[in-house]
Amino acid sequence: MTPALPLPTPGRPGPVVMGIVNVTPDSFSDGGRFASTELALAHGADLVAAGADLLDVGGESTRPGATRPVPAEELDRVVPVITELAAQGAVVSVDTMRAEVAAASVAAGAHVVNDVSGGLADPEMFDVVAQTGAVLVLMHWRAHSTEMQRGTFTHYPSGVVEGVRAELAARVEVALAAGVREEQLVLDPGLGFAKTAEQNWELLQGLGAVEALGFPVLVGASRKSFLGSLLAAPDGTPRPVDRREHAGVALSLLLAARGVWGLRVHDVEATVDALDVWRRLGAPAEGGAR
Ligand code: PMM
Repeated sequence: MTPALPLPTPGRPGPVVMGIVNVTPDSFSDGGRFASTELALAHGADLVAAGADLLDVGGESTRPGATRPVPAEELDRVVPVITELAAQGAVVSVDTMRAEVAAASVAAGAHVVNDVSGGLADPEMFDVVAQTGAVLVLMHWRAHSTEMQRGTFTHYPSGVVEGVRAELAARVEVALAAGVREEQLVLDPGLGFAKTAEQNWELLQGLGAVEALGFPVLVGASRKSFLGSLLAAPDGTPRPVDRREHAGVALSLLLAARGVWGLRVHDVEATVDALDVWRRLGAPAEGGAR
């Protein structure tokens, strides 16, 4: 199934590269919100120049333990950035769990709503997606960041692969019942969200079960802590976030080769370079699932 997006780029097989634009206030800057808007716009332009197909603009951190901004704050962060990036011709996604933010972002020019909660955090989300016709990235999620790594949320009685598959399938049913069309949906296994490092690897090994649901699949592995654990120093210290790029690129290539629809990454240039090598060596002309 091909999602209702002005993507992929014709003649360019392989996954859609979603570049990450985090809009969080720079507390060290006198400029406050204006400065972070400007920084986000500059970063977005850099990612497009590096080859991003899609820009994922987010105003709420979903890292483990993060606390939530109030809705007005989140709107203030993302809407000006989306308005400007869309005006410049970028294909934009909004990373939000709030229906109100999703609606305002689509009105500002976003084509995609990336809801890491898969519609669970806000009961209005599927209605907004159905009404606007935006593409929805529906991610596997169980709880907000403050509590998602607690034991109960990382417990999967039938194993993580089957748990994620079944819970995603259930969310798809709810979305369709709310009027979302099948071609609006992209699924995401939600690496790191209510999953231990070991469970992330299991899920990647069992990704076929998620793909078998019949929707395009997006994976967000970039810089995540399970890569930091894999690359830990002999004393167990995890590899710092800014030194996980090579492992992320390796994983992206392997996922491209198996035909995932999209990759959500921070390191766009490195990812696109690696995909160019893969294409040059003869990636399948139709680019797997695309
Ligand atoms: N991960 C994060 C944020 N948004 N969206 C999707 N669809 N998939 C993800 O895996 C995902 C996401 C958290 O990572 P970040 O803090 O590095 O952006």
